[in-house]
Amino acid sequence: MAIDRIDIDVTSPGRNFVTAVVTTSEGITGLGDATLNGRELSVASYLRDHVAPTLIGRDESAIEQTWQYLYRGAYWRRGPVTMSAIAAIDMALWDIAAKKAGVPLYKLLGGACRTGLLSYAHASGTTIDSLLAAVRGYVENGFHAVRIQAGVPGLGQIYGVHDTAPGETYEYEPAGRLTEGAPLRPAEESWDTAAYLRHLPEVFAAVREEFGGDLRILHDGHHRMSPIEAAKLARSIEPYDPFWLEDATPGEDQTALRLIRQHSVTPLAIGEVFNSVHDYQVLITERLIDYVRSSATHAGGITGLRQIMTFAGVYGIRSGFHGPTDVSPVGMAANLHLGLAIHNFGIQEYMPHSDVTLEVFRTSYRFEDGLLHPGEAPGLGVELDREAAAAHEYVPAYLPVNRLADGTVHDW
Ligand code: KDG
Ligand code: MG
Repeated sequence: MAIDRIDIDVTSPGRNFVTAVVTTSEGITGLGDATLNGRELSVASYLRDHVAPTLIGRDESAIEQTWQYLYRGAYWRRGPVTMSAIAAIDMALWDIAAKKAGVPLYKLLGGACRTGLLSYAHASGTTIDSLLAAVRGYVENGFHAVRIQAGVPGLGQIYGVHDTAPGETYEYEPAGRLTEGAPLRPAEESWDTAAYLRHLPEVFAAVREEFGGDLRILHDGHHRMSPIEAAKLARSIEPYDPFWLEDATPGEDQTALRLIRQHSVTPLAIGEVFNSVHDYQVLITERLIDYVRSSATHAGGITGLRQIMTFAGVYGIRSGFHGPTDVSPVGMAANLHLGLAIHNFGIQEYMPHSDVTLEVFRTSYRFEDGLLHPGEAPGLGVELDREAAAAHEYVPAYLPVNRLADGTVHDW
């Protein structure tokens, strides 16, 4: 058997997704997610123009060798575009291998280490009251862990913060789709770190008081703080027992986390913008983090993410795989199969996809009483309705840009 054909499907059912569809000479099809939010077409071109033609006729079961061929062979290695492209091929080959074996992928990866994956939802509110209402909705729906993001008095729209109307489903979209006729550029938001640092402990206190000690409470700082600001924040929320503080400082400045560690025992998570085990070298060997935030989609697929988790396991560091809506249902399934099979699983982010997305990508993973499970369908357990996908054309969509009050571009 060999790889016979590779199609790269770009579709936009509610948001953009890039999917590699790999077909073998025996007609088995594997799917891989290559969605890079706001930069989708660059990965589609990388795959179509530079990767797919080199793989036709190769043994589809040589997964590790294909990964190394694409990673080392290209000379230009790492980076989000390259690693998302490698991820898509890698996931598709694992999907094929498990379908050939007739088992859900987690069984090929060593089998289940647990009955399900503790998952956290995204609750947000422009005010503390609306945030509490959103958290309540998730708790009533079985979540034992919730990420809290709140508006900051005096600031306008903040990334990741919106009010949820009663009865609204858990839809939330990181990237803004551009409407026809509007300029082709991202929306802009404004930011004030001092106001945020003053407000966040109050937000944590309110949620802890309302929901008691059992609820796991997470927060995403979204790279916006300097090291000393992050240390101050980590210390100020300690009394409310946070599960983690994510992306406290810009991801590329890894030694910044040393300063936070010197001042606080708040657990730290980072890595959604990382794409290789090398990005974690200092963080893991110096035990500067507690959770790995990468996804299979942006970290070189199941093979790449498994490398990171094996390394992390030596240091007792656990997973917290990235699972926003811009990781497609295919990428989400990859996270779930790996999470079920590794010993050092920690928690899984879960932002459910919209109904329109799930009409195009049919999933077999399930959520019950706070736990996700990838399901028992062979392979990744996701089917792509390619005809339905073709009806949703790509729509330009960008993540917002963040500025300080004086116009300085700021991390977000
Ligand atoms: O594409 C970027 C989003 O996935 C990211 O901003 C969401 O921070 C995020 C998270 O923790 O899910
Ligand atoms: Mg994040």
